[in-house]
Amino acid sequence: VTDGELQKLADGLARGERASVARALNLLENTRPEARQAATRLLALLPRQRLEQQGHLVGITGPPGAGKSSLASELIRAWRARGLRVAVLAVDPSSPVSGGALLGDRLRMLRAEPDAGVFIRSLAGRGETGGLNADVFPMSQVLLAAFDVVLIETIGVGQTEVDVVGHTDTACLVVQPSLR
Ligand SMILES: Nc1nc2c(ncn2[C@@H]2O[C@H](COP(=O)(O)OP(=O)(O)OP(=O)(O)O)[C@@H](O)[C@H]2O)c(=O)[nH]1
Ligand SMILES: [Mg+2]
Repeated sequence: VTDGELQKLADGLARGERASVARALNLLENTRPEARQAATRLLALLPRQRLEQQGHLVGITGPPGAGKSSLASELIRAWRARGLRVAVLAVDPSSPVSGGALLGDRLRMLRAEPDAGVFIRSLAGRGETGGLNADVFPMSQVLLAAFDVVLIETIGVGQTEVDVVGHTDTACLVVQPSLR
């Protein structure tokens, strides 16, 4: 990948183009050595101003079934009502489909038409610790370059997931009330 191609990708991200977002995320997931190197160069091209001052990175964690996706969909609705563009990273350590797919369904129920201002990406977990932190943070940086708010939903079962939320500007912990 040439520097010119990476700059075009970074420019596409800054314009919020979904195709550029998808290409950048695929590049980050590519484990080939030349792709890892290109990914590092791409991250260096992202505008610091957007990542550090304008964009807002929000993490939601908590035990399975606590209501994380329900809270996420309400937050997204409120942000969309203010005209903010939103990206979601749904990290599901157990199933490759449930987290992000369920959240996507819920959002589709809220709105009759697909919303170009919302981008959802599911990330399957890579085992206990393998690669989870390593992928989530760079991905959130790419999404911050393209969207106003980035939300990470992760199941808080262990230190790894808590670490992910530690990288956010705002962290939310969702817990159920005790059942009698
Ligand atoms: N009574 C009640 N039910 C809720 C509330 N929030 C969510 N639920 C219900 O709890 C169930 C699980 O909600 P989700 O939002 O999918 O929970 P989650 O934490 O995203 O679940 P996983 O992603 O599977 O870990 C759903 O049936 C929701 O309708 C709440 O505030 N009160
Ligand atoms: Mg969920």
